[in-house]
Amino acid sequence: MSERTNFTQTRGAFIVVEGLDRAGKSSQCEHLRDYLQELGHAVKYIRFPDRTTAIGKLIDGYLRGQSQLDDHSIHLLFSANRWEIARLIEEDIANGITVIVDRYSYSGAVYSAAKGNPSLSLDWAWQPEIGLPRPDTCLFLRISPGEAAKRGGFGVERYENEPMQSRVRELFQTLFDLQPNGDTQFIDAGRSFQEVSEEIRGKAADCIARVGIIGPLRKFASIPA
Ligand code: Z5A
Ligand code: MG
Repeated sequence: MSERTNFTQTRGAFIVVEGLDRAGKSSQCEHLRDYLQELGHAVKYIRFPDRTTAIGKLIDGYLRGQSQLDDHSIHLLFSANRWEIARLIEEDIANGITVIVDRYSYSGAVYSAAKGNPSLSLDWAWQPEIGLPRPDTCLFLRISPGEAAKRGGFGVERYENEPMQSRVRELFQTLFDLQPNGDTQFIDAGRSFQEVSEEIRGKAADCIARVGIIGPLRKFASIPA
């Protein structure tokens, strides 16, 4: 993106970054935020789960294995954690601020459905996301299990194990195939940090430039059965 990029527009862009463990989501989001800020663009970075809220603290305890919760209950808490911040996202975007979000509803539906609970299908898991702000673009950072392993072994949190991650990988693809055409863009995250960040910057710039064409911020709809 050139330094002369014109960011004049009516609203901010809503950019989501998704991907498997260690794909580099958080470091790339922080880098993109800093880059856009340096260019004088108003930008905010939000991570889900947001572990700072009352709901987020329940999620944090669950992920660390300090509490046990029914699969449906924890799923709805993850979704509630997005709903409690959704209005702020909408307000920021209306005020011309670009919002970068690290994991969103896609992770929400996919990780819960990957547990294999027969009463928690992908379709069921998507339901509480309907009506949340829909990203202008979702950048999915693709990484192979081998490349991810080079960035460190699995951590101690729940879901950080190979069988879960491989089900998550498949379900992400299933979910993206059900999303409206063009919402998701795939990025090879197995390359150097700089190569990946250059591609992300370019796609973010395109998204910001297209916001006027997209029109008002959209909402998530149901996924086809
Ligand atoms: N979860 C859920 O179940 N339901 C929901 O609704 C939501 C989430 C929102 C915690 O998420 C868990 O919550 C997660 C999904 C579930 N479970 N799992 N698995 P989290 O987002 O809090 O987890 P995290 O630990 O922050 O993210 P992460 O996925 O493990 O990592 P990352 O953000 O993708 O990567 P990173 O921290 O930026 O980088 C990882 C390391 O790789 C780090 O040392 C970097 O310096 C290095 N790195 C990054 N890029 C590169 C490149 N290009 N080359 C080499 N090294 C690199
Ligand atoms: Mg992260």
